[in-house]
This record gives sequence, C-alpha cells and structure tokens, in this order.
Amino acid sequence: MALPPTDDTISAIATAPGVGAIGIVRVSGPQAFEIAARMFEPASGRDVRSLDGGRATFGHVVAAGEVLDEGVLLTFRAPRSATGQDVVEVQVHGGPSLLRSVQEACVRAGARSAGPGEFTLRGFLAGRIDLAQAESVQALVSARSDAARRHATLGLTGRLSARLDDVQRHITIVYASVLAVLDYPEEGVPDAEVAAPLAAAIGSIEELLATVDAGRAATRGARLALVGRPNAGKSSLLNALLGYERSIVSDVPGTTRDYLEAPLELGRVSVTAIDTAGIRDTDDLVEASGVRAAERLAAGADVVVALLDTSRPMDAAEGALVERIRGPRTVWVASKADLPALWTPESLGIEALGVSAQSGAGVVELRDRLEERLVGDAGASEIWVVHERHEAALREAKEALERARSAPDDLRGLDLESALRSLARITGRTDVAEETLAEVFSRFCVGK
Ligand SMILES: Nc1nc2c(ncn2[C@@H]2O[C@H](COP(=O)(O)OP(=O)(O)OP(=O)(O)O)[C@@H](O)[C@H]2O)c(=O)[nH]1
Ligand SMILES: [Mg+2]
Repeated sequence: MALPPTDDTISAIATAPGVGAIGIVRVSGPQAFEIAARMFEPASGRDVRSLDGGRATFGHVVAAGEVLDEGVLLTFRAPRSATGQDVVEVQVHGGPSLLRSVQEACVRAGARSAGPGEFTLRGFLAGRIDLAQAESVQALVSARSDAARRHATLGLTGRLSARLDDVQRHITIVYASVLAVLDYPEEGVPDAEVAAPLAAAIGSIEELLATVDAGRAATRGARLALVGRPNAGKSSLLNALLGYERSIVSDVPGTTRDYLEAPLELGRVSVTAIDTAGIRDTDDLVEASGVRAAERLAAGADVVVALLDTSRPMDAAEGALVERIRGPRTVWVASKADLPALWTPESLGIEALGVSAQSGAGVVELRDRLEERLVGDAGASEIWVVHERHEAALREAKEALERARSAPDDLRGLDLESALRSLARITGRTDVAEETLAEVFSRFCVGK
C-alpha cells in the first residue's frame, strides 16, 4: 500500500460529525498560512502570513466574499506542531453545514482534502511520535472505557515505547557480547553475560503479553456468555448484573430460546453480556437451534458464566454439561443461593460462587470475580498491549529470544537480530539497537 504524499498541504474537519459548540478545520503543510490568508480575516487587520506560531487570532472566515462565521485561528509554525509542518486550525461554531463550507473554502484556497490518518502519519514521519504512539491516538479516540482511555494515553505519552527501548537495550548488550567473542571463539561467551539479560528481556516481554486479554477487553469489549441448563436462572442473573429487566424470566424451562446481548460495565472493563437458551436435548426445532447458538457463544466468549442450580436435584445431564463447559474461561455460579441447596458443586470438583438473583446476595462478588478474570495479571501493569500487531511482534520476539537461549554462540546472533527486528516493528524505530551497539563498542578497548 502506497503512502499518500506528505509535502503538499492538506485540510480536514477535525471534530466529530454533528452539532457541537465548536468545530475545527485543520490545515497542515507548507501552504497552510497562505491558504488561511485567503479565507480568514483577522479582526486586527493583520496579515495572516505574518502571524507567529502558538497564537490564537480572532477574526472572520470568509469564502467567495461571504462571511461564513466568526472564529479563532490557531497558528503553529514548523517544526513546532503536531505534524512538524506549518499548521493552522480554524475554530468556528460546530455545525455540519458550516464546517463543510469552511473545509470547501480551504480546498478552494489550494488545500487537498486529507484522507484518514494523514495528520498522524505526518507527525510520525516528522519524528514527533513513533508508530506505537500513532496507534495509541487511534486507541485513545476509540476507547470504550476509562481503563482503555488511560492505557491509550500512556501509550501516547510513549510509555510502551520506553519499555520496549529497555528490552531492546538488554538484547543489544547480549548481542554485543556474542559479536565480540566471534573473533575469540575459544573464550566463549560467559554465561552470566547472556543468561541474565536474556531472562530479563524475556520476562519483560512476558509481562506485556500477560496484558493482552485485558487490553482486548478494555478496548474492543470482551464477550461474556451466561450458560446453564433451562431454568437455572441465567436471565434472572443477567438482569441482576445489569440492574434492569432486560431478559424475560419465567418458571417455564426454555423461556429464552434465542440469545440476547446487552452492554455491561464491570469496573475497569466494558463487556457484552449474552443471555443464552438453556442447554438440553429438545425436539423443538427453534429451541434446538437456540441451544446450538448457546454452545457456539460459550465457545467464542472471553469469559463464560456457568450456572448450576443447586436448589434442584442433580442429574446425569448436569454432570455431562459440566464436563462440556469446564475450562480456564469458566466462572462457576451456584444460582438461587437463597433456596436450600440439595447438592454442592464441590461434589463435581467445582468451586462455585453462591449467587441469588432474587436477593442480590453474591452479585457484587461475582462482578469482582468477573472483572478480575478479565483483567487478570494485567491489573498490576500500567501498560496494556491493545494492538494485535504489537502482540504478534512480541510473540515473535519472545520465540527468537528463547531460541537464542539454547543456540550455540555462532548462531545466537541471528536469533538476537530477529528479536530486535520484531521489537523495532512495534515502534518503527531502528535506531535504539544501533545507538546501544555504538555505546557498547565505544567501551571496548582500542584494538580489541
Ligand atoms: N428463589 C430464586 N428463584 C430464582 C432465582 N433466579 C431465578 N429464579 C427463578 O427461576 C426461574 C427461572 O429463571 P430464569 O431466569 O428464567 O432462568 P433461565 O436460566 O433464564 O431459564 P431458560 O431461559 O428457560 O433457560 C424463574 O421462576 C425465576 O424466578 C433466584 O436467585 N432465587
Ligand atoms: Mg432465560
């Protein structure tokens, strides 16, 4: 895929579609001030082309002799702008038709209409931000929960990049030792120079990888399926978790025949909760299709809430179902805890949380347990990996480092290089390894 040109001047509406108090049209490129001069008249009578960067100037937006609105022109001079180029931002009132007219005025004055991501691309190419930071911009504006927003902000401020720089430095130090002994093979690389920094690098990568599920839950929103036998209380529990009556509840087994979804906030993560049809063998074609959907949804969910109704006698079907949905993603609930229990989940080797949808007992604990399951080990980490691209590169780097652990000295270098390349793909920066190498070798004595 070819990149768009970056040496011309682009403009775009920068605020969301719809009506707002303020709308912004942004212009970036060498002609930015020239273009602004053709459509913005400062109230002071000053020439826009003579304005300094870092200024706000009040005036009128004018197109084809017609005043479109009064507004404020923000000016930024290269390289001190988000794109590294000359940038002006025209702030007017936030109406869709008005903003379109301002944008058209920019185009008539010589700007090209920007495509998606072009401003951020210019920032990246100008070295204002690295690739991981550019992606954080995307994560930040599409964040669906507070947690997702906080982590995107950390990514934007370069925390992920800084962490990766550290890992790259560790690997580079090992790489330097490996290169240095290639000339003196009889000495070999002392294990201490390799094992410890390699373990440190692998440990850091594993820490980041442990946040992948939480990152996914926080940004894309995880899926949580409620499953169990008919009448186990799934719909009642969904309603209790949501705090309103979303799903129909009745004492007729087989009430829920289709599945239904509802957004649910669980502390730091937002999930889609899915109520499903009770799982049983049935001759009813519609219900059977609902049962198949329930099994498919359980298989695809990030977390499965499995209900065991201990207020009714356990039978063989219960045992069979338990075996099918046992797994690392399953959170067990003993439902209807307000009623006397006829059996205990422990008898099936299961640790279940007692919850009553009717009295509300255990609902708060269940919410905590679900949040904990979704956030997991990531809770302690301030950076979460939210992009699949980053996850893939981290896994590759980890595999290469593990190969390097056991490889003979003369082959280790290749695995280390490959790990460095994988990490550099995340930030788009290759200079970190080079700088570290230069630094390491500068400490060697002359002649060695
Ligand atoms: N005592 C008591 N009854 C409950 C509780 N939760 C659900 N029930 C009752 O159990 C019956 C079934 O509840 P539902 O929530 O419809 O169960 P379900 O698992 O969705 O059932 P299907 O949709 O048929 O698979 C209803 O009569 C509920 O009132 C509870 O915590 N305590
Ligand atoms: Mg139901």
